[in-house]
Amino acid sequence: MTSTLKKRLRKYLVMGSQNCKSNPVNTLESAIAGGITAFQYREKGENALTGDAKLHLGKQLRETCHRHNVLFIVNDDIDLVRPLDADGIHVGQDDKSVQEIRKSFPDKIIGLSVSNTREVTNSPINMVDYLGAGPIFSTNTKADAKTPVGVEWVKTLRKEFPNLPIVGIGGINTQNATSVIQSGADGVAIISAITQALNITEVVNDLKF
Ligand code: 3NM
Repeated sequence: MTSTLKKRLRKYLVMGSQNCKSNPVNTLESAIAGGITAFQYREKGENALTGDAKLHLGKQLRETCHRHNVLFIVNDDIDLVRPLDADGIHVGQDDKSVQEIRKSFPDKIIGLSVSNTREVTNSPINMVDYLGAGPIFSTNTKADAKTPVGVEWVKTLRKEFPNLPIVGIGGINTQNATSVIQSGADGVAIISAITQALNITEVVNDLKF
């Protein structure tokens, strides 16, 4: 299960309509054509959809992932997990607790963001399926992103958790992605380097690992 999940988190597109230059379903399809293995529906921040529109787009994206056997994870929004039949949920430090989520969803994949040792110490790591490590590099995509932690943070987490799937996030692009993998991450999670690309399929294809 762990090695399968590691493989499935290898090339992880994170996105909501607010990140897209054109139709989000087309954006996702182009990324799938390039070889992404996982997708996180993150409809959040300025210009993000809400309510029925958010649910409707989520259903379209979920269906697209389903057709191509791409893992479908929702960000934060626990109320979307069942209606979208998500494979899992990704939460940050300020979201609903992992303990509560695990109680509601015993069989779903749970991902948790950790940016420093204190967050690791305060988190029930044994209850999560993978860790999001970041922001690795500086990013303009997330308004409240913390100070970049560098690939050193991936190395630290890998040493402490030799078997747990780890995904780097924040400022990752085709130039620096390999350094994140070489530092011990199983996958890279990317928003802007994919969604803002002129040729999305080509950019994903250029992730050579
Ligand atoms: N989470 P981009 S950084 C959604 O550090 C998100 O936990 C982060 O976008 C974290 O690939 C981030 O465009 C934004 O830098 C990633």
